[in-house]
Amino acid sequence: MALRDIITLPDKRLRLVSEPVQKFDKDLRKLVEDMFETMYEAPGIGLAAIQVAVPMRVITMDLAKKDDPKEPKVYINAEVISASNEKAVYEEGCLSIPEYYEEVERPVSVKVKYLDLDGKPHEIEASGLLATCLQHEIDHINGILFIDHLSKLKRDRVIKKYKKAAKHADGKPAPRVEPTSRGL
Ligand code: GNR
Ligand code: NI
Repeated sequence: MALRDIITLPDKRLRLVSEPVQKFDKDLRKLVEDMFETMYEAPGIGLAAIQVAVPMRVITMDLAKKDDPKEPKVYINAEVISASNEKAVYEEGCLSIPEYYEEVERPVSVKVKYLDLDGKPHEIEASGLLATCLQHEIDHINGILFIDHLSKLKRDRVIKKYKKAAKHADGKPAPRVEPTSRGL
């Protein structure tokens, strides 16, 4: 097991469309183990492989309440195959957009098909937090972030903030402004 770094905005890799898993081998199991370790440590309730810079359609999730036994779930090559017309609003956050939370409207329930770690197909009807989280993670593997569901004004404001923060954290000193004669 190993912790992996979580990539954050404005990292362009978050916009990649991840590739389907074709081989259900030891490397896949290692990736999933590392994703769980990274997700629990963060802590987060879900994680898409692209968030640890691996563009494969792999999702880990655990919606168990704090202090309850763990319920680790893996969804591979997951797709939404139908969604309810009824929508609900839920306050979302994302480990790749740290410390930003906003209400997002999404279908209340979705039917999702996916493969397990053995490559065996499953279909589930999800509602509530599971539906929200599955949609959030399936968005990630398609290069979509929850801020894409907000108004352009809010989205652009968030992107700008993280771009600015990255600029000052990249090791380069802040630009020095030459004193003018007027400012002594
Ligand atoms: O930890 C997470 N919490 C969360 C809360 C509301 C809706 C979605 C999520 S997923 C997020 C972890 C994450 O960024 N997964 O991609
Ligand atoms: Ni996220």
